[in-house]
Amino acid sequence: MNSILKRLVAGSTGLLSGIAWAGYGDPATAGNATGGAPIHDPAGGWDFLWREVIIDISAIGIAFALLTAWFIWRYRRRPGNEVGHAPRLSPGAAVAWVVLPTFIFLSDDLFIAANGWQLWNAYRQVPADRLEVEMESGMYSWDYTYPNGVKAQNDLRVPAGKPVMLRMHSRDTLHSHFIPDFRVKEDSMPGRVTYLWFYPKAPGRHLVTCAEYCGVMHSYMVGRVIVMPPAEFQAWYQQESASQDHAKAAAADGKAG
Ligand SMILES: [Cu+2]
Repeated sequence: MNSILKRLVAGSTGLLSGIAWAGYGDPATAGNATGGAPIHDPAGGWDFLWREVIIDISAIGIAFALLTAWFIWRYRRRPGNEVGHAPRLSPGAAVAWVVLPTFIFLSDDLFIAANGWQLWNAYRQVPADRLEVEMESGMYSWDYTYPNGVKAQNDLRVPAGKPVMLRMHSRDTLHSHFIPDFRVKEDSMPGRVTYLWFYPKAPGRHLVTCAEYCGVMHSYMVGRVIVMPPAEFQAWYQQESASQDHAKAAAADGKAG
């Protein structure tokens, strides 16, 4: 019995670590369109993990429901009040009944945990080649400032094919910058800088919404990420920069005069 136990423990440990290691295989890797270092887009890893969890809990839930139904039928009350006879297990079978189910569930847990740890790293490692925008949240708007000083409210325009990082803080209370399509959500708060990044691959429009209750108008605190073809974005960026500078200069002139 000792040798059976030892073999089961050794086998399980080896397999468990093998499966956990396999979890480190990178489902989130996406090729970089610009040919630079590969970009580990967390959105892909998020979807992968979500599917895994849904498939696993469905399979486990269905298996247990069927097993329970079978037990209910198999051990139903029958006429004559018969008394059942519990089967006697050999020590080897008893150990196997403990170790095997533990092994199956733990390997699944470790597989999901390994993918989760890896996904967390992808969320925290911002690609070096990125557009960095400052975001100040306030009741009830998202206020963005681009590297060249261009300001935008609620509509965040970005070029397709370049990772975008938001450095965020809040001027009043807690908000949470949520872009469901890109699988990112991070709180913004007063007196502290938080960040998130996402990878907009193709032109399109994506909802931004506040995911932290912040006041009576919380549900109206929405915006958009507008992903533009790179050339179009550059044109908008230059033009916006010129017109905002012009407006500033005119305001200064007005004051001076
Ligand atoms: Cu809010």
